[in-house]
Amino acid sequence: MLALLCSFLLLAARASTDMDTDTAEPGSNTAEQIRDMHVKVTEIWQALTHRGARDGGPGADLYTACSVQPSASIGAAQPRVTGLVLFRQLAPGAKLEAFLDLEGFTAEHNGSARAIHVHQFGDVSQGCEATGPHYNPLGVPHPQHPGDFGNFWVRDGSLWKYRTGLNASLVGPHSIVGRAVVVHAGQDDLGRGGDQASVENGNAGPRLACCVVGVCGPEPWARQAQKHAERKKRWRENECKAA
Ligand SMILES: [Cu+2]
Ligand SMILES: [Zn+2]
Repeated sequence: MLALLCSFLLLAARASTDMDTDTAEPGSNTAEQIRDMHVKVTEIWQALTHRGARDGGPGADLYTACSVQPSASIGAAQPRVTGLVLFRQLAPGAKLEAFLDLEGFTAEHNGSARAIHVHQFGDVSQGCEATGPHYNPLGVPHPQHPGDFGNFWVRDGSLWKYRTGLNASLVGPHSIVGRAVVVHAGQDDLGRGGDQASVENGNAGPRLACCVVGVCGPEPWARQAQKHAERKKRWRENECKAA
């Protein structure tokens, strides 16, 4: 299987080089070439590892779980955030869905936003600092990284959200499996801060908590979907009572 993949990669690389000599000046569109190569490699990867996915049959869904723990290096004044981040990808090439379920914030955090990103390394051994910079396989500015999930609002001391359309993958050469999800103390300026840090990390502040994205079965997702539906129903009922 590995030898076959290598052969495909070499063929894809040769095809890309041939195409480039016909259509572009050397080095004039490196980013585009990298993107083309990424698409080709992803297609080959998908063909080799998920042959059943096109039919939507068993094995097409991909799931991960990430058990969020407070960073070992946060200050005593910072909230100790714990919880769960789940991802689901219904087919290779599809956008990600996520459940985020975090607690440990205090009432004074209600109504404030927290940035959440995927960082490069799945290493939390020295606190969340060990996870490195944003995962950035294509060398693009923030907030175009695959794990730039933006801002999430704290309410009732917790942060819970179901999101769709996330621009990251659990399969292929740019998979986020084995990398880290980091919850920040501040808000993501989404690259509009006007300084270098803004286009690297959104000036999102200290790293409160983090976890490593690991492959799992469908059960955690099913449990979280039920919990989310019940919580949303309760929240709506409370809103109605308050109105
Ligand atoms: Cu981050
Ligand atoms: Zn980023």
